[in-house]
Amino acid sequence: PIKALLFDLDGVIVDTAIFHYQAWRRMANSLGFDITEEFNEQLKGISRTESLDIILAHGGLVLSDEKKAELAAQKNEWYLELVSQMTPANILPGVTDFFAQVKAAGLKTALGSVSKNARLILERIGMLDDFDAIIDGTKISRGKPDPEVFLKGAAETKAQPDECVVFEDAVAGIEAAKRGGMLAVGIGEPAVLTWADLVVGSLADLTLDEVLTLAPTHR
Ligand code: G16
Ligand code: MG
Repeated sequence: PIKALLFDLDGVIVDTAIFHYQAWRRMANSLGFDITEEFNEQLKGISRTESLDIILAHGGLVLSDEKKAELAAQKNEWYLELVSQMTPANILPGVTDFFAQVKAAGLKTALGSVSKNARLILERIGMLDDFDAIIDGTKISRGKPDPEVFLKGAAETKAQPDECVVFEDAVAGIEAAKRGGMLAVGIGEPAVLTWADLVVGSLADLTLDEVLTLAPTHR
């Protein structure tokens, strides 16, 4: 039986991807090049330092570790300026209603995000108390697609991997869930999230009953 539901943050609970994109773009522009929204897709669910490396390679730049640390800090400052304007109105469609169903059914919930700002964001949208466990970038040593973030969520909610369902919008996140031996619900496009056991446009398109009767389509 399903005991715990593990949620990604960015793109599942709240749309912070646009803020990450705006902050990274501002940084790229300051270095003399640009990034597109399409390019930004590959950064979803990828850690801050790895994202920076991908962007610098795209701009054809090789920089010292010191300079890179400076740029990562600057990007985060710009990102936090945008996050500071967030309110509960930024919660994605269907999330609040879905969580009401989950709580009523007595299931455990965990957050599984590689972001070091996850707690701050949950606080801004008023959802800090909605999770039984919060696994974020401060608690993991390996980012998605490594399953660490979700395996820790399972452990903290005292569920076995095959008793967990992961909700993810990123290819790297679906891969992390499947490598961890969990069921994965993709939020987005079926053509993109090919490894997911089910894909929906948003949590508004899904009932808890559908999730609880899910069978693995991939291993
Ligand atoms: C999120 C975003 C990524 C971001 C990462 C690190 O992951 O999807 O784009 O680079 O967090 O965030 P921060 O710079 O705040 O530590 P997730 O796992 O919530 O999708
Ligand atoms: Mg995400």
